Amino acid sequence: MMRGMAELQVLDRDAPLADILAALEADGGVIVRDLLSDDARRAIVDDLADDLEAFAPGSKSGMDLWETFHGRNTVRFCGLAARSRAFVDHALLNPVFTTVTDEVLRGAGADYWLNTGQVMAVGPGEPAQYLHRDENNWPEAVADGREITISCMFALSDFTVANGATAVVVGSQRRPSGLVRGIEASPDEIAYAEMPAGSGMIYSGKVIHGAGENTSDNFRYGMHVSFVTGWLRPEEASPLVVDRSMAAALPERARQLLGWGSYHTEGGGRTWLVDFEDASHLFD
Ligand SMILES: O=C(O)CCC(=O)C(=O)O
Repeated sequence: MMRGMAELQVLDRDAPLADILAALEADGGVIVRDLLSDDARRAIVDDLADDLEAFAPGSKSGMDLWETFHGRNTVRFCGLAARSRAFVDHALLNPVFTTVTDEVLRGAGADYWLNTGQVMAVGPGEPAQYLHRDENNWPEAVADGREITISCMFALSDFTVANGATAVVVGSQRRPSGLVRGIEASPDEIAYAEMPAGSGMIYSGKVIHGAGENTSDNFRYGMHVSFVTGWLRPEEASPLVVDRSMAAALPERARQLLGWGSYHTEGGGRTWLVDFEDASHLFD
């Protein structure tokens, strides 16, 4: 396996916001160390342990492209807010990731919500995922210079080149917009998000990336969390999974991010209402 020759910047979780944003802007992705404390990471791993065992690798959509994309020996599942309170407290509401998201996504819309929270546990022997851009989920909304989605890959176990650390084509967020579905990239433009457990790689919806090949004997345990601007429909239907009684037990901001709140544009437009009122009034 060829090691990438490009590198991503690695910063501490208490690095100045401006430094994190500058690295993200320069490279399209930035690794932040200790994004999850040891206790928080262990709590998430414990909460999800049974599901990780129960879900079979591979997805079952019947669509070849989608199943290839998901990986035939990769365990994926969503609904993390319904499965883990620690996910809500430490990943969904992660102070560093949400502060970065405030800066990056508030240019495209007044607010944002959860796109998906997804375990991505890449299994031994899994080939590299084809390189892609997350914003291509919403082709009609893609525009040069406008970020509509942002992601963080949390490392729940150590990420190494051998076990499938995410491959990032450094600087590719600046390439012209357009569909990317499997391109060749030379090793000198690829960085692998090698990082110890607890770190996270925050990356632009425009940057070209994909899970690396797993040539090791172990699963690479990743957890992807992404947000999308509030006027677009997320990949995951969170409020159909986190029901009203579950939502009632969560902090207000978590509820909003999970779709139990409405969207208000600067110009007075209001969407996702309940009887013309903000959905958050359901919890008054
Ligand atoms: O697992 C990874 O490292 C990246 C996966 C990814 O980019 C995706 O499935 O959208």
